Amino acid sequence: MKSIFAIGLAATAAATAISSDLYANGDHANHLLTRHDKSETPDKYHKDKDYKDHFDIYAGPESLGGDVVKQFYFNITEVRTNLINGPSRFHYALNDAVYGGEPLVFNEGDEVEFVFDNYAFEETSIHLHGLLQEFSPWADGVPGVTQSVIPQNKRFIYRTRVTDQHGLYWGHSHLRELYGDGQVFSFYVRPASDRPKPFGLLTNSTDEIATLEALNDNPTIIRLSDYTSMPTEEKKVATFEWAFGFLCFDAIIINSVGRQNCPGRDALQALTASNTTTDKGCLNPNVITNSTQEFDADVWFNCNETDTAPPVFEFNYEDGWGVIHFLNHAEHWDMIVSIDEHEVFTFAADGNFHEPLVNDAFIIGVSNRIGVAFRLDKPGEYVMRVAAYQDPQIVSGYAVVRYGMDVSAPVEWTQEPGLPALPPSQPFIDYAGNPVSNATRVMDNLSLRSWPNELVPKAYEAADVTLRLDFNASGTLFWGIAGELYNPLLETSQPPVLTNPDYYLGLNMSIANYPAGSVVDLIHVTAPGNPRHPIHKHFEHVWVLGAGVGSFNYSDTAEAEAAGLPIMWDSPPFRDGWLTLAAPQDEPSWFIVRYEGATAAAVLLHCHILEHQNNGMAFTMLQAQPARGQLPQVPEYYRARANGEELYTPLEFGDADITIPVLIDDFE
Ligand SMILES: [Cu+2]
Repeated sequence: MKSIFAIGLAATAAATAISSDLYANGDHANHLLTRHDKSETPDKYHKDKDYKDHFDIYAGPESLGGDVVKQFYFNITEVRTNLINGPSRFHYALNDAVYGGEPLVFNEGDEVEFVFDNYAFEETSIHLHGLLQEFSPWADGVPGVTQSVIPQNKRFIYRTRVTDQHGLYWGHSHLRELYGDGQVFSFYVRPASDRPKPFGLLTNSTDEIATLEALNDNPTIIRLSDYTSMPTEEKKVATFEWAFGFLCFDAIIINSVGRQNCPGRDALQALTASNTTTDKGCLNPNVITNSTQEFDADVWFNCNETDTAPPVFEFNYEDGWGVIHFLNHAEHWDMIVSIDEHEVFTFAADGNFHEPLVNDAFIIGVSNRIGVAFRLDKPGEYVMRVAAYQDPQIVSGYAVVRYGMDVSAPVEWTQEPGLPALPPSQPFIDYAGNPVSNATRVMDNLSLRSWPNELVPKAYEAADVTLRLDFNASGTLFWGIAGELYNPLLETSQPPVLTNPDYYLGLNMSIANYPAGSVVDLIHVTAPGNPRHPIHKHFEHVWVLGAGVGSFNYSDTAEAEAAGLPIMWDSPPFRDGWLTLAAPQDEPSWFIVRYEGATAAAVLLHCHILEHQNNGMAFTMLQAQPARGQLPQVPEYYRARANGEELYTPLEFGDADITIPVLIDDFE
């Protein structure tokens, strides 16, 4: 690994130079100048047309040998709306829904096609987050790594077989920060009927176990996110002008519904024990930067309360249990979640079953999924609280859980200043996400045990390959892995790594190479004073072997264990994303994950905070040795499109579909 940018103070200049090239002179600036008027609804693009009939011009992707092929169609369009009833802003929609509507559901073992018709002005690329892609490593959707981008007015089809995994996953644009504008959808994979399920650990009753299995086949799915009225490209421009990260959102949204809450500066400053916290619950950027520089008041300071009723989730009292799978698709904030007066049993993490742990609240990092069961044992209405978790902003969102209510005797909701009217249930956590008392139990992601229990591959030994991928910040904007900043121009380079590996190995930038079939340990050391990061790895999921605060001076995991560091070999958490540990001001922290890199593939690892990922915090691992002929034979459908050859299916437009480019000044 060659270091192109030293991380540290010196890195800022180099990084800014490359970024300003990109943003001042490259495609990005052109987008800003030519973006069309988004005040129109997208209806004209795709209503009353049966697109399935139009697209047999070229064959779809080759079969992967599965039995059942299910197809899901998406129109990517642009809309103006605001999910918290704030000022209208630009969004992307998938089939008219911003951040996805109803989740798609199919079965473990199915072969699936996701068909994307890109009617949006910008190109995109869609990643199926958490899928193993064992049979289709070319369908991972990372621009510059597995494919080139999907152009405007073109169709692209992802075909994959979902075997050996189940639970909640999601799809999202992997280009720049586009998923933050709405290119998100969720899909739920029902576990195979013969797969062992952990519900016998929750109850001895065979009826209840059967109910839990049935509920888990058709669960309630709840998507969480932070929300801002500033679209990602404007956000990007603003942060480069500020030379400061975007650390202040307007709201938390739950299934794309939210409200800007304004509990008042006094209440917020009491929660933060700081007299500089802004009315939005944010750090005051002038205080942090010790400057009088102008920061946008509506982003950082002004709390503009909006009025939106909290979403209500109904459960069937007769079931005796409720089952919810949560997804956090935020741009930045990890979340803590609780349901008033109800302990929850966490039994799934990133799709995978874990031993149920009983707690009152749980933490869900950006990109992660957590599955919970809870008893329906006291009919009524209860507040679901979702708060940013130990992040630089104090902010909460609310929903309501309801079951077994006597509708003739409604309970009056009560309202505190700046907050929505809510049922008068007793909370476990406050507006800042802190436990209201010592009695509140909070699930620690590191205490999850994967289930069924088993030892990790090569337990008690060093891995075949150990990669040291350390994290370090350069200011609040740039973030590095292994001393390098991932170059954003790599996203639009073609052919991508998968079909042109020697070129990228020659560049030797933000890339590692090891043979497919290796057992790999990733060791992350986080520099003193650096924050927690929600790291995501594509393809195989990882076992979280250990984490701690302190220096780490060992060459591999076995050596660390011999020196006394706690390593878990038996049934550690099994995840596709992990929250590292924040490092105190005077000490680093360390984190170790292990995986079996079975599939020959080009694998991206990155922080899932959009700003971190797009400002350097990504790394490619070519999990195949070209010299050994380990690279997959990319089928024609993907190879041609990945290499930028014109084999995309053009979409058909009528006269009314012409869009007129306007200057950026013409829209808010
Ligand atoms: Cu990060």
